[in-house]
Amino acid sequence: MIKKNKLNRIKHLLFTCILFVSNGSSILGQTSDKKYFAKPTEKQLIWQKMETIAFVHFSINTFTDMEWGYGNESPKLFNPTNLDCRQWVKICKEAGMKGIILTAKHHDGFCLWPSKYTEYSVKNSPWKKGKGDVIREFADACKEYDMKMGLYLSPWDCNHPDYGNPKYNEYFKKQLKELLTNYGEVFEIWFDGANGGRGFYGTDKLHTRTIDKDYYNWDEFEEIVKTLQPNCIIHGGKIADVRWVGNEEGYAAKTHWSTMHYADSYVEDMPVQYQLNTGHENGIRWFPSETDVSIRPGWYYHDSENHKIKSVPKLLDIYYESVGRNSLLLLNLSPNKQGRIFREDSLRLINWRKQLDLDFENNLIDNQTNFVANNQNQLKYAFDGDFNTFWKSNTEQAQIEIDFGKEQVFNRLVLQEYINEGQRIKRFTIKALVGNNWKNIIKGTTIGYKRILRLPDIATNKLQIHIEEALDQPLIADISIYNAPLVLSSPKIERNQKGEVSIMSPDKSGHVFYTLDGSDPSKNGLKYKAPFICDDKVTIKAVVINNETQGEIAERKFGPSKAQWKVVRQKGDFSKLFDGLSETTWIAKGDDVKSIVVDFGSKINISGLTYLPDQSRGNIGIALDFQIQVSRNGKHWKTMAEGEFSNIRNNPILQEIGFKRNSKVRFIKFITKTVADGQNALAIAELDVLSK
Ligand code: FUL
Repeated sequence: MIKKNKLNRIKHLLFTCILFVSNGSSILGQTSDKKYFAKPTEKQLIWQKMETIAFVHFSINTFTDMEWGYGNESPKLFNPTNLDCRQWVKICKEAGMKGIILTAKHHDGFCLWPSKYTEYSVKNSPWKKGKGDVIREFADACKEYDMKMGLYLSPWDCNHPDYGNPKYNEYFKKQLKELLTNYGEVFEIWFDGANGGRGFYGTDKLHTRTIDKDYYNWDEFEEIVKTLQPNCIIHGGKIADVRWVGNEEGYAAKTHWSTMHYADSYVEDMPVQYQLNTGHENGIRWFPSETDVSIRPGWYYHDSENHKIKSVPKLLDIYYESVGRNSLLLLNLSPNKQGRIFREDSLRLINWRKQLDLDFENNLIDNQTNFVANNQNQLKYAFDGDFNTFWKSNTEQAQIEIDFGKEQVFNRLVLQEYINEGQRIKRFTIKALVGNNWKNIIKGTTIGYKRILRLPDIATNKLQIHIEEALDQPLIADISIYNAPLVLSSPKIERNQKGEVSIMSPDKSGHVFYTLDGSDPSKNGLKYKAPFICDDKVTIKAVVINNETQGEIAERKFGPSKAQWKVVRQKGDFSKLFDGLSETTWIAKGDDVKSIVVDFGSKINISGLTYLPDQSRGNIGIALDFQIQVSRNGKHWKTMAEGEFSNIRNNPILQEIGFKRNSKVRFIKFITKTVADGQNALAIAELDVLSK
């Protein structure tokens, strides 16, 4: 059942009829669509072609080691010792990013520019004696490097006393005008969807302010953006030009439509995040997706995450599962307290781009290649490397055969639809001639602006693309084929409850080498053959080496042995809680949802607790808040920490809860009051302790 759909369709049809009358012909004069299609606007097209852009999260959270501030953090804390926006932009430029979006104001309300309308900004910080303006420096740096500038302005504001009252909208509009007037061209404005959580809101008490769904004056915000920055793309809110991809892990679904029905008319009984991840086939609105993900587990810089920066192979996966699935990638960087991007993050980012350049260095389609299709007319436009020209099939099903004229080995196939006239293809199969037989290589669904198929090495003279189903005659803008070099993944290090360590590599070729003393592994060190026991506090590093090629080093730190750990309760199998595997999840029900007591078997020295929420796609039972108590005897308890997990719903990463001081205890209690979406189940992939 689709709400409002019929009415919207009629409205839209009327709208397109008007458009059609006033704007009859299209590029190359070829298309005379008998069917209705949602189509991108000029600015959506320009945006889509940017493909990879960067996010920068930098604010007061950088200095408080938080992900979501409460709005009462002193502006005096904001004091970068060596801020250099040019360094950010230069790194992004080298990494092939086409634009950068900076958090001008995050949920805590702190402004990176000296806004006239609040005291909660850089003007009351010690940085540059209150005379600085980060947005100005960022805008200048973007101009210098010819980089497009975007800004993030959080509607949710935990500092503002009026937040929750209609008056706040006026404040927000004034800030929006300041940002869109004073700093030059803005290519994208990001209105984050999070809102209404705990904050101080100008009082001396932490409390919740809920807002109803019509709280923000979206139409007026849109008017401001359209008037001041007509080319600016809007992310978020009711007036958005582009949609969130539905997760913060960095992937779009394999079936991925750039169209959706109206933003507030999702299909009932289907998770909204899933719908955002796939889009709606034949949706009446062009609403392409943006995949936002951070290079680190969190969005802001934390010293404790310096060894958790995503590896190049992981970043490549993210690229192939976002840009390669018809989405746009928005990859986040987190400058540190100095105001600089940490060296390791920038190396990963630049090496990621170098690898992508290698993957797509040589198009195997050249002057020697021949093509045959169900319609030969203008077929060359599908292979000319130009997105603006296209081949049109004369039927809804289409076949294209590519004859290299000699044997070629390939493992990447890039397909692009000419989306100016809508997204049409629904189902396709790729076949290759192996020996004398045509072999199915892969079956797929949508293509859209870009679909990149990552395949095992295939040696063939000829291949065929069969488009089996489409909403109308397919329009192909470009096809290219590559043989990308091998990239070794980093191995996965795991330790089970018995203390057995296994180090797995997805690459069959090559060997794994490791160390147990924190040093970098090499060919001359320990070679991994089979699982081994290492039941103590340890740092393990491992790498895959294949002849002269070496992958990236993986690192894992383990705390004290968990061999004797138990959950204090009568029945049930809780081994999944301590098995060291992020893929397995223990689901607590009944009383355990609220409070879990772990018995370590003997007293151990701990400095905190770590909680890994369920990691499955569509994760369930996520704790939103916590209280941690410890005990020596299981009778007398002491509270060591309490609070809420920031942004855990959208980004369910490992949560580390540090205590103010170390404690030698035998029992620990993890208490939660609220589970996301009001679920009556708490799902935990792993519980562990911190030990300094
Ligand atoms: C989320 C926010 O709550 C995070 O802090 C971050 O800014 C991310 C990009 O969007 O919804």
